[in-house]
Amino acid sequence: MIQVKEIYQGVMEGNFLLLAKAISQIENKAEGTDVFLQSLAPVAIPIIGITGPPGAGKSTIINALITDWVNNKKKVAVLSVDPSSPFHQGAILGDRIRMKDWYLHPNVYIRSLAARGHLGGVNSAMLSLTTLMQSVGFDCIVIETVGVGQSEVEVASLADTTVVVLVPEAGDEVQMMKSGLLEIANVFVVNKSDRPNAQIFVNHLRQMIIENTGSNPPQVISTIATEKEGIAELQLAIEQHHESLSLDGNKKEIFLNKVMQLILAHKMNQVAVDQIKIKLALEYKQANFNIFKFAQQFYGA
Ligand SMILES: Nc1nc2c(ncn2[C@@H]2O[C@H](COP(=O)(O)OP(=O)(O)OP(=O)(O)O)[C@@H](O)[C@H]2O)c(=O)[nH]1
Ligand SMILES: [Mg+2]
Repeated sequence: MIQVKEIYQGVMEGNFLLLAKAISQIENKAEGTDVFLQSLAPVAIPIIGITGPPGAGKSTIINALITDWVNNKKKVAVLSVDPSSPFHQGAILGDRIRMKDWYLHPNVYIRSLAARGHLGGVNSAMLSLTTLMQSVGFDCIVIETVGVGQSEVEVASLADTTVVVLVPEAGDEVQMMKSGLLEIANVFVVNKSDRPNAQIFVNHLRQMIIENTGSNPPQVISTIATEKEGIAELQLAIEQHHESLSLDGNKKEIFLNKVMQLILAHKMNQVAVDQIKIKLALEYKQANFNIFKFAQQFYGA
C-alpha cells in the first residue's frame, strides 16, 4: 500500500496519481487497506454533502463553489457518487462538462465513484475516502450524490453539512417529503431561480420547514448556478451551519453514525452469502420454514 506521506506530497504538488491509486485500492479493499486506514491522521475539515434530484444543478453549483475556493488558494476534493445504472452512463461525462474548468487544475481533484459494487457498501467506502481526503492536505471536501434512493441519502448523511438542491417545480415538495430529504437537509438551495414562480416555491418551502422542523431550521438559498448567482450566500450558509455544529455537540452524533456504518460494513463482510444461498435453496420450500429461525443461525458470524 502507498504511504500517506507520499500521497500528501503529490497533492501539494498538484499530482494526484498516487491519490488515485490509493482510492482504487480502498475501493477494492486491497490487502493492507485496514492498516492503511488506521494509519490516517485526518484534520477536521468539514465535509459538504450536496444532494438532490437528477439534473437539479448540483455539479453546476459545485463548479461555482470551486471558483471561490480556488481563488482563495484552497485545495478542493470532489467525490461524486454515480448511481451506475445503465441509464446514468452519461453522468460522469456530464460532470466532466459541468466541472470542465477544474478537471486539470492542480488544486482540484474530482473523482466519480460507482454507487454499487463496493465491498461493505458505498457508505463505508465513502467514509474511508473522505477520511483519506482529510489526511492528505485538502481544505474543502465535497460529496455529490443523486438523491433518489435511500442509499444516496445515507451517503449524504456522512457529511457534516448536507445541502439539498431543488428546482422550482410543482410537486417537488411532496417528493421531497417522501424521500426523507427534509430530515437530512442542513441547507436548502432552490436552484434555477431564473425560472418563473421560483419565489413562490421558495415561500412554500420555507413554510414547510417551519411546520416540520424544530430548532435550527435549515436556511433556504436561491441560486442561479449557471450565472454563479447566490453562491456567496450559499458559502455563508454552509459556514454558519458548520459553526452551529461545533457549538451544539452534533459532531458526536455524526461520529456515532460513522462508527455504526463501519461496524455494519465489517459484520456484513463476514457473512458468507454463498453458504447462506446454498442452505436457503435447500430449506425455503419446507412447510415449516421460518425466516427468523433460519437467519438466527448466522447471527454469530
Ligand atoms: N436555467 C438554469 N439552468 C441551470 C441552472 N443550473 C444548472 N442548470 C442546467 O441544468 C442542467 C443540469 O445541471 P447539472 O449541474 O449537471 O445537474 P446535476 O444535479 O449535477 O445533475 P446529475 O448529476 O446528473 O444529477 C445543465 O444543463 C445545467 O446547465 C440554473 O440556475 N438555471
Ligand atoms: Mg452532477
